[in-house]
Amino acid sequence: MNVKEIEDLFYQNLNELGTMANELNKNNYVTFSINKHINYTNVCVSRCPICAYHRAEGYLLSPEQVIESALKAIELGANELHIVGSHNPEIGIEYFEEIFRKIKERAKNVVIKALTAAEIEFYSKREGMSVREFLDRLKSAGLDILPGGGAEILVERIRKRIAPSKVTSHGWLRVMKIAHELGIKSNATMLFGHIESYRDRAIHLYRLRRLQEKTNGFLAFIPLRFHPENTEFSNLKKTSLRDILKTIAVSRIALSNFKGIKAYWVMLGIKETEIALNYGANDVDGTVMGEKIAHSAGAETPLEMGKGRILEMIRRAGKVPARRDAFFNILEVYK
Ligand code: V47
Repeated sequence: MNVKEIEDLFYQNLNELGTMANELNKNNYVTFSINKHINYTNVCVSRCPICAYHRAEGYLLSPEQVIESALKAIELGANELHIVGSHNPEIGIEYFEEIFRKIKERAKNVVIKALTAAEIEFYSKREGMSVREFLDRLKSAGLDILPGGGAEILVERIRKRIAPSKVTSHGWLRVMKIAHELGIKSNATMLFGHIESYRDRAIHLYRLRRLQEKTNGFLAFIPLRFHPENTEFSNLKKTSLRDILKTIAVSRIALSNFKGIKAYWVMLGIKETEIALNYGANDVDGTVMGEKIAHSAGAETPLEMGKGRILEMIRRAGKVPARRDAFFNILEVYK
C-alpha cells in the first residue's frame, strides 16, 4: 500500500471500512493483559505543547518506589509492566538498570515494557552513548519490549508544532529499527485528532508499515485520541467517535502486518472502545492500574479496570475475551 492508497481509505464510507477491518481480525477474539502502568517521573525538559503531563508539580519516584509498585501489581496478577516517564535530566542509565534488574530478580517471568523511543534517544544522548549500546545495556538488565509512545505524528511539519524539542520522526523510527535488530520487540502509537490531516496520518501509517516489512519487530499499534485539556491546544475539541472508528479501521487495513490494533480504553473512552472492537481493534490493552499521562490532560476514564469489567466490555461488543501475554500469545480464552 502506498501513502495515497492509505489516505483514500479515510474518505471511504465508514460502515464499509468497519466491515473490511473487522473481517481482517480472523478469529473473534479480543485480547487484553493484566498489566500495570508506572510513570516514574513527570519532570521534563522537552515540555511538548500537546502534553499536560509535565505541567503538574514535578516528581521523581525512587527506584525502590518503582520496584515496590511493580511487585505489588505482580502480586495482584500483573504479568506485564509498562514503565514510562518523561525527559528528566537528573536520571542516568543506572536508575533504569537497578529497577529492571531488581524487578527481574524478584519476578523473573514478568515482562518489562519500558521507555519510549523518545526516552531512549534522550537518555542515551545524556549518557553520551549510542542508542545501540544504551539499549543493549538495558536489555541485559531485563528490558523486554519498548512501548509505542512518543511517535505522535511521524511528519516533521506537524511534529515541529506539537513536539518541537523531542526526537524527530526519523530518530523515532531509527530507535525502533535498532531495538528490533537487537531482538527487542516494540509497539507503535499515533496521536490523532489535533492539527494533523488525513494525509499526515497516512504518511505515519505508511512509515510504520514499511519499517515492519523490514524488521517484523512491531507487535501492536495504538491510535491515541488527543486530549486537549491543560495543553497548549486547549482550544481544540476532542475528536469525534466517527473519527476514532475511521482511524481504527484504516489502521487495521494499512497495518495488516501488525498483530494487534489496540483500542486503548484509557484514552478512547470505554463506550468508544467497545464500539471500536467491531471496527478493526482486536485488543484493549489491559487493566492498567493507574496512569497519569491521559488523566493530566483531562481523560475521564477510570484509573484502572478489573478483569471482570474488561470481560464484560469485550462480550458486550459480541467478541470473545482472551487474556494474552505481552508478546500477544494467548494464555486463556473466556468462552
Ligand atoms: O507518548 C501525550 C501521548 C503517550 C497527550 O505501547 C497524549 O502498549 C492524548 O504511548 N492526549 C503515552 N495523548 C501513552 C502510550 C501508550 C499507551 C498504551 C499502550 C502503549 C503501548 C502505549 O500519550 C505519549 C503521547 O504520545 N500523549 N499527551 C494528550 N494530551
